[in-house]
Amino acid sequence: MKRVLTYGTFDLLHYGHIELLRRARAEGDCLIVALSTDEFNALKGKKAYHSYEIRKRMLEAICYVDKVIPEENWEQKPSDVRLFEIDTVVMGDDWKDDAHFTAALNGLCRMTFLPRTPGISTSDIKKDLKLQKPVDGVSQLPGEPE
Ligand code: C2G
Repeated sequence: MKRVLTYGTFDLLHYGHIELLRRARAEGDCLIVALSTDEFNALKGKKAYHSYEIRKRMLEAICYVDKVIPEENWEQKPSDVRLFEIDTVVMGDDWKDDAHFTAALNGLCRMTFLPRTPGISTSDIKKDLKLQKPVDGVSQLPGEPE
């Protein structure tokens, strides 16, 4: 059983994300997605349109995704790889020179950096839709506590 792990915010899910997940899943037998929490996004200087819970449910509906875990900080990657016995971490190639991956995971697992899908990004979508500020489209999901 070859286990693959990837990280990301996956906000306003688009075909660039789907293409990444499809190719990541093809690198093994199961794919775990470490999804950036809202708090970690704040550390990354990002504010997602959708809450963590909504982004998690959208990812869980994708056939390529087997499990979604929270990404809460930069430092958790080595322990994630050990805990889930990961063979390969897959990211878009915009991360290929980032020490949070290369230095942190060197020797622990394989790393694959895939070409990003051109012409699409969450920030471009926001710009094109002239979203002035992130609004959580659905304030809470049915069954979520008030
Ligand atoms: N991606 C892609 N093509 C695009 C847009 C994104 O291949 N057109 C990839 C990115 O390279 C990344 C993944 O899709 O591997 C998720 O992208 P984001 O949600 O933007 O994630 P990011 O903000 O890069 O967070 O610790 C790492 C971070 O959590 C990654």
